Amino acid sequence: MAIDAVQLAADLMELRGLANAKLEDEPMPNGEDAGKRLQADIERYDLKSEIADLETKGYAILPPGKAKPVEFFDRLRETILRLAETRRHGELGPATGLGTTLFHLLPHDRVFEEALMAPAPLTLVTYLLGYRAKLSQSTALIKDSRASALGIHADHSGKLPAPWPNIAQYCNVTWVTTDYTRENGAVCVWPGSHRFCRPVPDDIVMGHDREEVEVLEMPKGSVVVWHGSLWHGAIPRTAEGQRVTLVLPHVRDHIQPQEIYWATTTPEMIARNPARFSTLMGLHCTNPWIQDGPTQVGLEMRPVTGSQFE
Ligand SMILES: O=C(O)CCC(=O)C(=O)O
Repeated sequence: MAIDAVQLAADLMELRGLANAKLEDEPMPNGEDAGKRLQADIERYDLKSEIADLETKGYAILPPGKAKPVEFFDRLRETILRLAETRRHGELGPATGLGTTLFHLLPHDRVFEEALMAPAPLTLVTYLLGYRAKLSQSTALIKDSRASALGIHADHSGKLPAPWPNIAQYCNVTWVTTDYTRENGAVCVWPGSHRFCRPVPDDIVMGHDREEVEVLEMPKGSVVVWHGSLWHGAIPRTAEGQRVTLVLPHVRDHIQPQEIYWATTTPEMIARNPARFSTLMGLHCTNPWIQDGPTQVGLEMRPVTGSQFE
């Protein structure tokens, strides 16, 4: 049975209308204004050292309390574990090194909306991808003592042909809801590798013990943000219990997100959130369209002034 494209276009037009109306009170910044607003937010949320880390190391860690209070991470973990009992798990199993995967969590509980809209990590996303960034995934990873190592990779791999541009096209926001230690199978990174602008060579993929690779040990309540070109992976988990992580990757405006967020966005979700939420859902992006064509607001919103923070 074919999808009813006429109905799909009508539904999408309705959501875009609601999303565009939000912009009347909260316009999206353009050009130099985008840079100035971002600078103000970097100061407001005290993020200068994290920005320096993103530039030099390719990743930054928000310590407990900076993204959200630690209790919020307990709520996040408990919600993920509750959903894991009833929701269909992704086909990628523990043998991949990702653990048990739960995809497209955003519409299933408002706690994920709250994480997405948390100002400090969102400001780091804006620094890397601009104000038109879209959410690409809302995925939980649950790892137990069977979780093997996750090969070292860059998130741009398989999405962008190399060589990659210096400016990030994709970034990862990882919410750490259980302590990251070696035994718990923490994420590991190759600091500075985002500047190589190329995928991880085959002989390095399982090189977790190389001296260039750093294991990111950090307490529950931390959030890690990294550039899409950063070489990273995870070491195997040996401890009992579970490592529970929420991964919220984002893409720049011109990239197709991995998950289709406008298809699961409701008018209520648009109404209860700032205009930026609709942008993250892809509803302010000119593309894609069906027979309805692009909206006038969509055309006016296209990034045209040349600022990387638009
Ligand atoms: O949390 C992990 O184990 C690694 C996740 C990862 O590499 C990714 O999301 O790209």
